[in-house]
Amino acid sequence: MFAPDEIRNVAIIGHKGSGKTQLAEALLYIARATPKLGKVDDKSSVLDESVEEKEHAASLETSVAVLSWGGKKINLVDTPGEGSFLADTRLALGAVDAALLVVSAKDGVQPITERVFGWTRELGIPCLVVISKADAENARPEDAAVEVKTRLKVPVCSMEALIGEGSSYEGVITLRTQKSFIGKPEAPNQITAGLVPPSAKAAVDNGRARLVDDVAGTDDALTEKYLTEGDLTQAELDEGLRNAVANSKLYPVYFVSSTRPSGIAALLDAIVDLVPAPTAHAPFKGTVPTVKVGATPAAATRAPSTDAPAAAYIFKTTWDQHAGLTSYVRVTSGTLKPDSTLLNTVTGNSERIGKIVQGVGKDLKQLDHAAAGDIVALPKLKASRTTHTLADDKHPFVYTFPALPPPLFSRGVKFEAKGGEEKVASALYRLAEEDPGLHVGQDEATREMVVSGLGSLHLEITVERIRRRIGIDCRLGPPHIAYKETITKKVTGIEGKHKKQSGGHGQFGVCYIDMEPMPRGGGFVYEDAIVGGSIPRQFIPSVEKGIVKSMARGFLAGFPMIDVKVRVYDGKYHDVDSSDAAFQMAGSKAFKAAAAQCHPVILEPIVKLQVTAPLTATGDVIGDINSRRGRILGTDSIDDQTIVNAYVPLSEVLEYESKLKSMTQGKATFSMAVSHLEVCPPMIQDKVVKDVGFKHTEEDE
Ligand SMILES: Nc1nc2c(ncn2[C@@H]2O[C@H](COP(=O)(O)OP(=O)(O)O)[C@@H](O)[C@H]2O)c(=O)[nH]1
Ligand SMILES: [Mg+2]
Repeated sequence: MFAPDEIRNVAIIGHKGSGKTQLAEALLYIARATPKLGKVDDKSSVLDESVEEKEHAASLETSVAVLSWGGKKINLVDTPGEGSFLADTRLALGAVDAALLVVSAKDGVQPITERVFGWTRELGIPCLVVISKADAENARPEDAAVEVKTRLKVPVCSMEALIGEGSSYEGVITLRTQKSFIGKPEAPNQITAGLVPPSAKAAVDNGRARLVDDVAGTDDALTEKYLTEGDLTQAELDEGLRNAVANSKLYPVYFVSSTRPSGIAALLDAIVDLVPAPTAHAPFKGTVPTVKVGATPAAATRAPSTDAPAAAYIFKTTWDQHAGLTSYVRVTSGTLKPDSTLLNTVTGNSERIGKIVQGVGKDLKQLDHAAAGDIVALPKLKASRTTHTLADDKHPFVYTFPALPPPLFSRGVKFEAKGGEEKVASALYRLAEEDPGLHVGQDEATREMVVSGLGSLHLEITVERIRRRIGIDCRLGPPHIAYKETITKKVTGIEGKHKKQSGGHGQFGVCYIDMEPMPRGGGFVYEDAIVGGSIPRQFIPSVEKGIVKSMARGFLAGFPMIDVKVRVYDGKYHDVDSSDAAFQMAGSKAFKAAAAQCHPVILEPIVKLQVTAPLTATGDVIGDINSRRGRILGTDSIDDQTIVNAYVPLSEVLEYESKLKSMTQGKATFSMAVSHLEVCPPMIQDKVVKDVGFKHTEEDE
């Protein structure tokens, strides 16, 4: 058993194809957690094990595996790097203490590298940079490391000197610990730390001096010491580096080959040495659920300690025909015990914990407990889903998981099977519960089921999963663009009045609101500024409910309205005729009246597009992007290739693949990921509104 401070939790993140899963396989193999090196390419990976992953040769969901190294237990969380599946990646970042940011020595920094790296900054998660594929044809590991520094704009420090690169890559020499790790293809598992070869001694000493300089610069006391004595002791260097990494003041860079696999043992040493223990995690932020309806839950924190009451955050749920559902949790505090009961603090239901397991692929071992800081799997939970928190019922706590990017890609689900509606709908809703990146709804007009996610592949995989699970052949309809609406102007003093007298009981409720735009991503904020009971307390949430319902229905074209702040400050009520329903109606009417005056606009999804094309095609590629209302962010050239980065509206690149192919005779590649929302230009907005043919529903009267 490992004590909590002997655990290291790392997520492996990066662009798709950068070598994350292969790296995880190499880490497991070198640590002897697997008997042979799993290979992504021959589908022997223990991590990409689902049918869909084998078929698409890519990680489509998060997988977890455990190994031990240097007296520590390392929980590896391998994440997808494909734009469609980043919800998994984001939720995984909420469960770990550090990330390995994988950057391919062939491709350098790519769009998803930037995106997921941005998330580690936002969430305050330290990163070790791993330059993968140091052995590959055309690898340029040193350039890739420089790119990390310039493109991601972070202070990096070299931790290793390379011994060869590309086809002559043999291994690495560590600068801090001064050991050589050289892999021989014929005996790749026998990489032992060797001495620094005399021929490399001078270069390694120089490298170490640079590292000392980098580390000294992160801390005043160390700078002082370094300036007076000209060096740091090994202990000062180690401690200084550990602190600098933990506080994201330095990003150490490692080189690996995961297919050979060398450099891996040095990286395992680094994870053990530099990744903060879970006991050092800042207190988890969350809330305490309230029993009062409509009340805002109180903010709370939970120490990452075994002494605190039990709590665990579900960051991933998988489904398998034989095993059923498996929930992966980070134990945030306390201790989980098998055959016990916890409270699902999100649903309010109690949840039976059966077994607690941990392992690699299908090779799982039962644990007799799981302490704070560990990442374990809980098979067959009944009613708990990804993002939920399970906690001691006497000390409830809801962990605030990393907010998910909005699903901006929607398509209708079509099928022939007679009477399949209910089966398809319930299977879709189940999938959405397991995968919070997937949203399921129904088209108001056609009654067709609509699935929304982060990308087109996400939705294709969704219908594949449905076919596998319930045997109904589903297809996707043409894309719907997930437009949103928002407002651009503040208004004050808007009245929402609902009054109805039709014999017997009447309905009466009046509210007065101010409404203003929030910054993008600010969400919906409802401020209760009622004083003196002009609206009775129990009806203040009713007004909010009415507003939220109306926002979901949109104002201009029926798209959900986002990023709005409403302040309710006055109202009127009637002792007999006021009710929850009447105040909901008043809220809805106030919202509509306010929206009409707030200059509502439509927001469209914008994708970050990266195209790699032959130099000769640069002009065509850029011209075409411009004609699609694109904004070129920059171009780079490497050898005879150009890399073009641009922002382009999603609606303009739905058929990009075939266009690019014909423009470049198939010699170009591209990747895109939805990045953010922007206000539609007026002409486009008019067209969108006209195309959807939206009419206000008068649900009120
Ligand atoms: N030569 C070489 N190829 C690698 C290495 N790591 C990964 N690859 C290849 O890169 C491709 C993508 O690898 P994978 O691990 O699935 O990438 P992921 O999408 O980031 O998980 C596969 O064809 C791997 O065999 C490496 O260290 N050296
Ligand atoms: Mg992968």
